Amino acid sequence: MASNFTHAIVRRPSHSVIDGIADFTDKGKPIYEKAMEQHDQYVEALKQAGLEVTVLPALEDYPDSVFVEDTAVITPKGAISDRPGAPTRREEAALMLPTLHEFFDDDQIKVITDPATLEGGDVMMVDDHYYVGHSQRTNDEGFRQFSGFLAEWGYTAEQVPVEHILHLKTGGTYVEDGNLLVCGEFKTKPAYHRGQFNLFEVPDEEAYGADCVRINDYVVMAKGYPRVKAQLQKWGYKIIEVEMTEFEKIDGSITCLSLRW
Ligand code: CIR
Repeated sequence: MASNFTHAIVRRPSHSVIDGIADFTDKGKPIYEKAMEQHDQYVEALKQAGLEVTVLPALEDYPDSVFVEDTAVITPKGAISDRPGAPTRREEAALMLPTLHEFFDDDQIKVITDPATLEGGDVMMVDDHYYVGHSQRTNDEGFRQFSGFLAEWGYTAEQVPVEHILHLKTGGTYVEDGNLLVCGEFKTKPAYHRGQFNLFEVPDEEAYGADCVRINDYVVMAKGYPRVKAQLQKWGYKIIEVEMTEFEKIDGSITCLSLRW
């Protein structure tokens, strides 16, 4: 099962995190010290959920580099190195590659190239099928290259239009066992093969809490979303809550802060 993870990669926030892209949020700039504390909490949560965590050093030239999820997609058969759509983030993928090579053989690593763009936040894995957001950050060519690599590994993929939010997973996440959280535009659009899922429609005021991550017996989620938490508990998961206020200010959420496998 895809939630049986053993490893994670994270990157420490840089001082420049205060200048991270905030296209969808208007809550002021992150406070660096607080972002560091929250990042510490996040790393502890991953460890508590059973992961060995590789912590990479901060990259001062890249304010958004703490959001490593956008640099690669890790599948059970190998890693796909992304090409972020945000021009200021493009180099982050190349800077992640040496670390991917520490864990994966050369033939287990594929690289998305120009003119494709694809960010990991737009990729939601449901067993052997991948939903890929068509967003401001991920284009048609990104989907074409990505789905081609997946096909070599025996996986299927389909595109999902993302209109009013940053990434596909900003609008909900799959927590395994058929359980899918959806919010915002995905409540009304026929984006997913709905009959296949137990859907929970996250109330608008808790939309930020819809991006969470299943790791082994746990779901790691942002603190302060009681209805999402209650639903996850109802589904039988143990919960670990992490304060995310500083990353929320720059459109980042729980899944964005790590690569997991
Ligand atoms: C950005 O706009 O790229 C960052 N400020 C936030 C990235 C969040 N990443 C994610 O959802 N996977």
